[in-house]
Amino acid sequence: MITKQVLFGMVILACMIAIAMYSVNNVSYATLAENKVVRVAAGGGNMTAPWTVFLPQAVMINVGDRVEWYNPTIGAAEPHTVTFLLDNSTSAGVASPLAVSNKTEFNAIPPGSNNEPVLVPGEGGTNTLLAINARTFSPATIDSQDRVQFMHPNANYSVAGDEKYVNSGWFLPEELEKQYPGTGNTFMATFENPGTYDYLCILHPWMTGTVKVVG
Ligand SMILES: [Cu+2]
Repeated sequence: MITKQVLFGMVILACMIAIAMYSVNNVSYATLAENKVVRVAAGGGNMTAPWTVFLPQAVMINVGDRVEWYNPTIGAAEPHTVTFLLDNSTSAGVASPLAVSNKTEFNAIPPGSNNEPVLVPGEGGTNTLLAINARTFSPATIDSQDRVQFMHPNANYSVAGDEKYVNSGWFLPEELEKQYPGTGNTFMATFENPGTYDYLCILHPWMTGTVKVVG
């Protein structure tokens, strides 16, 4: 005779099998009914063979869910970004050419390191310094009114969907962010509206991914 306990156990087992089958059938979409944070690896591999892919490349979530990107590359300070170019005119370059007075002095840090700025001589008392574009290096957004806002490293941002530009900034594996002061290890985004959100890594533009938000 089947006791209530055995029957209860069988029901639980059937539920677990159903959940497992659901997971297996949905491997291309890292959606978890119970877990509202989907994690996506940006890059991977190691020093001799770093990967430049997002895994999983496509995720499907519900409105209000979050995606967290992290950088699991082993032993290599290979930075990545998660960058949504929601308006085609808001692509941003990594290099930032800046006009500076030719009297300006630049001192490498740490002193004596194998490091100096690109300084192109110009006319009329100005040189051109090639720096890194802060809007790609740091977490930054441009809203529909062209207002630029910077965020702290490891930013946690709510995507409304009407922004022109949403950028994670460079993020690296744990500890290796110290090689690029001002960078972090993760980027978290909450999606407030349904839609298909394509993104890329601004440092490796062939690295692309998609967040599909339903709800
Ligand atoms: Cu990248």
